[in-house]
Amino acid sequence: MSQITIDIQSYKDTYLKLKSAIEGLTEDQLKWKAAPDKWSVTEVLSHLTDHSIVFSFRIRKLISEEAAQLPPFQQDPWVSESKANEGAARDILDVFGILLTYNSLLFDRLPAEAWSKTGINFKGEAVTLLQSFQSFIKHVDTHLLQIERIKNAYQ
Ligand code: NI
Repeated sequence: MSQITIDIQSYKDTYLKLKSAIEGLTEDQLKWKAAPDKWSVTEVLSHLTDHSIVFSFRIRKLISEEAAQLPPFQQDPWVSESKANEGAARDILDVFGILLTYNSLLFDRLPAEAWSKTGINFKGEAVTLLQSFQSFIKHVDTHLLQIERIKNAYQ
């Protein structure tokens, strides 16, 4: 049987990376938008937490259904219609962290074969639990770069 290495630590580290990315930022910096249609740091955090909610749903479908249909979500209206920028960045990050902990506990209980379970994404592509897990970590890294860009552009 082939061995799969699951890097749960990299998954858990996404919280600490985000926490350190926003450390020392003022309320104004956290809510500042380069343009009305661009996200603030708070909105990026909200998007990542929204994504984690969707990811949490997807992984449960992946482990419990045959060829699960993995739901998409409308990222921009989720942020704008939830008035995310009126929220507190630290509250949003707390929820992100709690979901990570909860999912990590689930991952620790999974048998190795669960990681190759496959679902179908909204593009019709087959995706394994492992790929979905790795994409989650990459997605956070992409948005960490965005947070750095927003911090640098702040005026
Ligand atoms: Ni995104």
